[in-house]
Amino acid sequence: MNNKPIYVTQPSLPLLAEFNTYLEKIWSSKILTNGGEMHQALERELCDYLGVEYVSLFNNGTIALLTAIQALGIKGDVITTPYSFVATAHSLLWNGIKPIFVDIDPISMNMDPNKIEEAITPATTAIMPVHCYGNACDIVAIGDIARKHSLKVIYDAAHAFAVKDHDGRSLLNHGDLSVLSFHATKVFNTFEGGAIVCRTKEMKARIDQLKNFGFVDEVTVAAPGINGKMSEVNAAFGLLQLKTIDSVLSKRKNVACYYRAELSDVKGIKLTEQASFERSNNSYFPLLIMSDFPVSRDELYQRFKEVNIFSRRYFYPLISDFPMYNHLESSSKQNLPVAGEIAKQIICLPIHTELDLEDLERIVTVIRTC
Ligand code: T4K
Repeated sequence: MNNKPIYVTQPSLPLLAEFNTYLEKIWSSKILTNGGEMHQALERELCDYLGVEYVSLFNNGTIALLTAIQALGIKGDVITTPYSFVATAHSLLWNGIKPIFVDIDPISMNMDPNKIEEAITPATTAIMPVHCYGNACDIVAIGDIARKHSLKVIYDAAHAFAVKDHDGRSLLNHGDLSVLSFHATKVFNTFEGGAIVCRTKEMKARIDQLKNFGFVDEVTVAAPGINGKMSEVNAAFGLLQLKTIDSVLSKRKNVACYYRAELSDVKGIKLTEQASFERSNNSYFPLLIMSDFPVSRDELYQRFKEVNIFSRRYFYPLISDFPMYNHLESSSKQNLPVAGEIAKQIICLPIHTELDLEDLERIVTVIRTC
């Protein structure tokens, strides 16, 4: 077997020559940013592809999260999950908001809706759940709680590109806003990038102002906005990526099917539930390493590394364990027993379109020979 490095993810890149034709257009127009032709085209094409009403492009997912919070005027306390990439909670802290962590469901690894109501305080104004690994949150239960308590909902949908809900419609249509990441490590990437999905023209106008310093027109600034604009080069790359996204998603599904077939009978390994697997975009392939597996999760991670396979422990440590969060009451281990346990068991296997059968066999062999 060869020893070439295998990474947890690799971007699927188009032919450079194809990208050049887009670059030539940008060179000749000399419009590099500020909502040019490529930017407008990508917003339109994403609406069609995703089945959503309005998309506002951003330069990354984190700035999109920051802006989504501003767009809804969220303040005070916001209920969120400790089991995510740190950007989820950082976007709250940067807006002067206190995150209130609630525990996750052991099956979906998403925020447990049964724990939300008890975490609501008089200062709570919103819920920020994450569709972790592209697996849908319990959108119905979260929607009911939000309505009952008049809370806004921003879904961090960084992992959920092209994921459908139980009715076959875009998952991104749930909540007040959904925020995507188009980072290089994502299923759909624009090098760096992100987007907010919303449902009204007025909200899109507000978001578009906020991401452009608050400008309404040349002489009017309506809000203290930020510079969150996506450049024409990034948007052009997105247009190209969209041409092959279906084949990317189907290749990723094949990888996930291979792992499921090879690993479902391995003692001590727990895969995600079949139902969430079927609706997933396979942006990640998470495994839980249980106590009856022959080695610990960290030992497995090391054994992979020794043979040049770079798995990742997304999401360990929990966000609530980082120094800027661990003093919060809701960060206590007693409040987050499920998230704490899963963070110790989780490992994400490599999943991307560049993996061939030999790579997959190398990965599975490490697990099977423990
Ligand atoms: N919310 C959630 C739930 C998120 O997961 C994220 C981002 C955000 C919000 C914020 O969105 P952005 O502002 O990032 O748009 C990565 C990504 O940097 C981050 O975008 C992502 N989540 C997070 C889960 O993972 P790292 O530190 O694991 O990335 P890195 O550089 O170690 O890359 C992992 C592997 O990917 C490398 O071993 C090789 C490969 N890779 C990476 C890059 C950057 C490539 O092949 N090419 C590349 O250009 O954070």
